[in-house]
Parts: sequence; C-alpha cells; structure tokens
Amino acid sequence: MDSSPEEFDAVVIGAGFAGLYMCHKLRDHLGLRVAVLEAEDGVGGTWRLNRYPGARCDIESFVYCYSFSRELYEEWEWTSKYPAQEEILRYLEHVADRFDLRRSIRLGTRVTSAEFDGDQWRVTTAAGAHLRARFLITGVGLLASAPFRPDFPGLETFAGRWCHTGAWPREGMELEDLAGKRVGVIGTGSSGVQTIPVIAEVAEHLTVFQRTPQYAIPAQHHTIGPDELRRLRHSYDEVWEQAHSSLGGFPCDPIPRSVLDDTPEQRTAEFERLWQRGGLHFVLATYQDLLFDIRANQHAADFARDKIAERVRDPRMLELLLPPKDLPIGAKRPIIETGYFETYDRDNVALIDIRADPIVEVTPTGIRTENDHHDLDVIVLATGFDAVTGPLLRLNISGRDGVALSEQWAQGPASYLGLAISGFPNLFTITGPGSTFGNIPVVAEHHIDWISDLIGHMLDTGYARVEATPEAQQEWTATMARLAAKSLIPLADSWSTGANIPGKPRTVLFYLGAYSTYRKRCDAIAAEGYRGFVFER
Ligand code: NA7
Repeated sequence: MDSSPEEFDAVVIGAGFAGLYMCHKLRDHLGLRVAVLEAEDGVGGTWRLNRYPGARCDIESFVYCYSFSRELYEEWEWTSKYPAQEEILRYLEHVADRFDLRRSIRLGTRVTSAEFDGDQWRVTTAAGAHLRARFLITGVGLLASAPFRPDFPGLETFAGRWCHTGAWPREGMELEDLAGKRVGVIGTGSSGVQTIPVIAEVAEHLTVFQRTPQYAIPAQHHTIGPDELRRLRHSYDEVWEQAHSSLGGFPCDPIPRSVLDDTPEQRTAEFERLWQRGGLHFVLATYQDLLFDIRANQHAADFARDKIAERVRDPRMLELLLPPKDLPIGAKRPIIETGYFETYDRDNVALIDIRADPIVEVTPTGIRTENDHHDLDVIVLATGFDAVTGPLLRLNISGRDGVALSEQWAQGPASYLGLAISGFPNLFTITGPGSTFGNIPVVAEHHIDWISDLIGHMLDTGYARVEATPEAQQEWTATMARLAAKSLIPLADSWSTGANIPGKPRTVLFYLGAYSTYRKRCDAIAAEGYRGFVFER
C-alpha cells in the first residue's frame, strides 16, 4: 500500500561535510522544513566509511574544515598536520551537535529512488517510506557511497576475510586483528598507499598486488604543537581569504612562470622546496604549466622518480615501483605518503606486478596469479570508487517526464556548473560532475552557500521551480571539455576521467579551471539574475 508521503520543503541526501552544512543553511538561515536522509548509522559520510588502518586526509587540517563559523574554527583543536579519519569524524560529530543538526537527520535511511512528479520531488527509502519536497539536494560526495569492487572470479569462495577500504567493517578488522595474519592488498592509489605501511607493521606477511606504480609525494606529516595551534586558530581571516582565492581551495603560492623559464638549478631548488613542504603543493602550488605542458611535467616527474630511487634499496623492487615514463605526474590525483617506499625493504612484504603476472582468481586460501598462488588470510580491496557520477546514479533519480538520470547520462554526465541538471527542476548536486576540483569541504561550502542564495531568491520572488537550460548546460560542458583538452589530466586512466571503471564513459568529470575562477563565474551568474536558469511560478 502506498502510504501518503511526509511533506518537507527540502530533502537533503547524505550527512557528511556537505549534508550537515546544507541542513544548517536551509533550516537555520532560510527557515525551511528539512529532512536529511543518511544511509549509514551515523553522520560523517566519507569519514565514517573509510576506516581502514592508516586512513588520513591528505589536505592539511587547518583548511580541511568549515569556514562558515569563526567560533567553530577557533575552538576546534586539530592535533596533526593531516587529520586522521577518527579526528575528522569527531569534528563532524561535534558540528552535528554544536548546530543541533541531529534532530533533522534520519540515520539508517537509504534512498532508493527520487522522482520529480511535475511539481515536487518524491523520495523513497529502502524501508518503503515516502517523502515529498520542493527541493532535492544531493550531498553524497564524490566517492564514498560507490566503492568499486572489481569482479575477481572466486572472491565469494575465499575462506578468510575480505573487504574494501571504503567499506571497512566495524568489527574484526581493526589493526590488531590483522596482527600475525597474511594480508593481501590489491591497489596502490591513495587508500592502498596509506594502509600498506601500517598493515606491514603488524602483519605476518603482506602481499601487495600493484597494477600501476605511482608517483607518491611525501606528506612531511607532523603533530601540531601548542604554538602552531595557537597561530592556526588565530589565522581565520588570512586562511580563508587565501583559500577562497586559490587554485584548489587551500592556501598556496603557485610559481607564476613556466618550468622551462628556469635554469636546471633553479628548477631543482623550487622542486626541492615544494617536496620538503610536502603534500599536494608539489603538484598544485607549483609552476603554472606543470599540469598543462608535457615537457614541463617531465622535469617534475624525473625529480619525483629520482626521489623514489633514493628511498628503495632493493633494485628489483625499485624497478617495480618507478612510475612509467609516459605517466605525467599529477595526471592521476596525487598520492601523498608517509613511509610508503621504505615498506618494500621489509622482509615481510612482497610486491606483485599484476600487469606482468595478472590475477587469475581468488581461491579459498588466497589469490592465484598466472605464475603463482599467494596464501592469504585477509584480502583488502583498495581498488577505488565509481567516482562522481556513481554516488548520484545509485539514487535512481528521474526528472521531468520520468526521464532517468542514468538514461540522460548514458554517454557521460552533463550539468550546469556541476550544480544543476537540465530536465531536473529544483534538484541541486553539491560537488556534482562538472563542478570544480579541489579541497572538497571548501568547494562544498561554496556550493551550499550558492544553492541557498538561489533558493532564498526563489522564496523572495515567489518562484516555485528553477531549472538549468539545455543551452547553458551545453555551453558549460563545452567549457569543461576545452579546459580538459588543454591539460594533462585526460592522459591518465583514473577515477577523475571515469577510466577506472570498465564500461564507464570516459570524460573529465571536473571543471579544470581554478577554484577561484569557478567561484567568480558562479557569483557572476547569480549577479546576472541566475543566467542560464529558467524560473517558473
Ligand atoms: P584509486 O586512486 O582509484 O586507486 C585504486 C587502485 O586500485 C589503483 O592502484 C588501481 O590501479 C587499482 N585497481 C583498480 N581496479 C583494479 C583491478 N581490477 N585490478 C587490480 N588493481 C586495480 O582509489 P583510492 O581509494 O586509492 O583513492 C581514491 C581517492 O580517495 C584519492 O584519489 C583521494 O582523492 C582520496 P591503476 O592505477 O588503475 O592501474
């Protein structure tokens, strides 16, 4: 029986960084009736699900947070340069409490479909509940709700435990549970590179199955002492002024010239400075053409390869760990590491090059490759995510005239600003495909402010519905393609091009201009009365 739906002004899907702040804005600033639906049994999104040993953000804590409340910023005490998963989760729990958001959040509530009925959105949950709302806003993140588990034959026959890094079990897979076990890790992206050194410390034996060796840049991680904490907590104005006018949503000073303008000595000095600074700075706070000119990129890639070579003693291991010459550095999302390369000098660690010796099947006792059988008690899939579109398509959204989003995006996604989709009135996608790439909490916060302003404008002017025009969407998609064609990003098979998922349309999923430029464009569009949108009463 179809029970009558509960009525709201807005339904928000997801209670991570995006959903929490969206709730606060819509409910506490605009006075709307809001329901936040969260599939998991707690808030936190990405930071609830990615509980694998060693999980840590690779953006610095002082800017991997909200800026909307100066008090929140100044009262929170980050303990280290790069916050650990449990610390970020604690922060988000604190935000939910501090802004009294929990009363608007329904945990354990998975959305199974959302349909536009010509007037409102009708949302159905796994438990069969229905909600109706004028606005539907997705805050499902780029990755977390769509882990990618490759179809390894025989995985279901494995007698030990296996799991994905992005869906880490609550019980029986803590680090101490892995002590003395024979563990296999498949995948050496950011997740694999974080967990491998930590698991190697406790496992009896660790076998890493690597498909593509990657450039990994040292985090130069450290704990935050009282003086640094005091300085950071009092730098609110400076930090956010810089973050909002930056390339990637975090303060950085790019080098305003080409790699090729400098002498070899100057280049090496600059690369060394950025390497010592640690993290994403090497790729993002760098020469302006590093991600756009293959000759410029080659200099940075050679520098990084030399750095890897300095850290691996065994020449046979080093050969396996050096990224291929035809992979530009930064074309895949940069990987940030701590102690990763030294791990391969340990006696209890083996590295299998699965391009040379591919995985054939999982057996009850381990993994069979073409040339060998690897006995294992635990298998960790660090195999990534069906990124950006995956989390949205899983919601089974259909818009005007019952057109399914999956149908509309069959050849690849198209949106306006990454925030709205033609044919899907009053649907807003925080960090959707086509939005800018960067420090996600900062990008999401901007999206949320912008969406709230648009909804506020509708409330003030009496409009019932808003929708991106097909022309605006086409123009935005063309702008994205033009920027992507100038950059080196499409050269890598990575999640940001969809190339990591068999059969997924290959297209750059982000607007590759600077975050600051994206912000300005969004603001200009709003100032021009929301150019590219049509409103209905
Ligand atoms: P990534 O970066 O997508 O990495 C996935 C890894 O898994 C990568 O090494 C892949 O190799 C490997 N992979 C994927 N599919 C397979 C199959 N079928 N067989 C063997 N190996 C495979 O995901 P992460 O979780 O590490 O990081 C995602 C983001 O989270 C990261 O970029 C940060 O933004 C935070 P490949 O390189 O494709 O050859």
